[in-house]
Amino acid sequence: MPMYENKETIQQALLVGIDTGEYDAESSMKELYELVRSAGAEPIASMMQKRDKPDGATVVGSGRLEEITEFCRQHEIDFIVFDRELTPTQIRNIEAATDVRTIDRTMLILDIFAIRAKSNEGKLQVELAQLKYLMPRLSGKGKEMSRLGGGVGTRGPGETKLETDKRHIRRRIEYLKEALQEMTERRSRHRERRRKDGIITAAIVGYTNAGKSTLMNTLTQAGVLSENKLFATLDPTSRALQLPNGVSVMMIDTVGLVRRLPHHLVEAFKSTLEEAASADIILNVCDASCEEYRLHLDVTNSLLRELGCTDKPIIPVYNKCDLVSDPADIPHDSDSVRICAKDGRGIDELLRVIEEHLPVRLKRFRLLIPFDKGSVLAVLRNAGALRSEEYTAEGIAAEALVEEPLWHKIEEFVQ
Ligand SMILES: Nc1nc2c(ncn2[C@@H]2O[C@H](COP(=O)(O)OP(=O)(O)OP(=O)(O)O)[C@@H](O)[C@H]2O)c(=O)[nH]1
Ligand SMILES: [Mg+2]
Repeated sequence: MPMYENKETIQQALLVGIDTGEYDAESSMKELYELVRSAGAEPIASMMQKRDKPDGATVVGSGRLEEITEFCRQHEIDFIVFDRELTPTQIRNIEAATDVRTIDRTMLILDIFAIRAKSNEGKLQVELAQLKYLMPRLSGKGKEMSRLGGGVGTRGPGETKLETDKRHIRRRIEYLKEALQEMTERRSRHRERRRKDGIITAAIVGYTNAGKSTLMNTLTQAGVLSENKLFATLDPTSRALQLPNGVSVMMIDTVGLVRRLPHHLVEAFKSTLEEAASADIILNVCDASCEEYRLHLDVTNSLLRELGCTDKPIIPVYNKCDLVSDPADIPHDSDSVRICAKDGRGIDELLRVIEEHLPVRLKRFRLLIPFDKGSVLAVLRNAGALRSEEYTAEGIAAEALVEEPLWHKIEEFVQ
């Protein structure tokens, strides 16, 4: 049984944040609480300090650090997690003062990803992100090295390898980059293939825990793991969905997002995220019962923009409407949909909206064109729709991938 599920070894965490006014520190802290839970640890308490800026040496002031030390002693805290990135020096100083292992928000998120990664690609992506994050933090003096392998914030495929020297790690990073590059290329070849075959794709993207996998399951019976945990899904899953109008769409479920997503993770997961961003239609799912759903939609929208995804329909999907007491609170315009992925309410409406946003429809046809109707062949050829042609005794057997406006011209020759 993995350590994080073993009740006897559940680690107790103290959460620490500072409020500098840069972002909503309170709600970020609540999220940190959920992140700690998702990592399999138990958040015991949280402490927040208002400051103009973080203390260079220890983030919080010395008085507060003493309080933290005392609290940790009294409550047998296993690790402290800060709701912001820490410098290697800050980690060293805080650990020296408190004598408790200290990690930051990024290490925590990387840790959750490490637990969740199932596919080969997912594991490589997480390892790359972990190594890149840890590399500058390994001063080579052995102090940080000895922290590794000690529970939350240190787990993952990279853990044992990190015990070797920096040169080895650098080589490993190079290797991972190359391996991922190959996978990225394979993915893009797949995409190209799908495009040529006229397969339409729709990606389900959004904040973590919004209900993306639940929606995927409701739409396609894909059997994707859905859990009330952050980052339940790491590897993209795709499954065909037949729309009421007969068009088949490839649905893609993807990794969830979070505010201030660690930069190295975005980098490492680029190919996965690009997979979503390159879909024909994007469903930006949010948990409408969560006070911050607007921020969640924005986090997704800005990442999509970063990935160059600007020229396609992005449909806001307000999920978990069953938990909203007054549905009138949720914006409702012609391009957004309110649903309950769990019981299927609103799904018909969602399908209708997807249909409305389908790109120009392509369909594959097998045709038998009589010799005296050869002009149709020229029409198809000019439209770039002809895939193959063969002269047979009965006529010209052709295969064509045709855009909707031309369908009526070839109807009579369909085999
Ligand atoms: N009440 C209610 N709960 C829902 C609904 N949709 C999903 N959930 C619950 O929300 C939780 C998260 O659902 P997931 O489908 O795993 O969410 P996700 O967006 O795939 O999450 P990540 O993969 O972590 O990014 C689960 O406990 C679901 O049962 C809904 O419409 N109503
Ligand atoms: Mg999921």
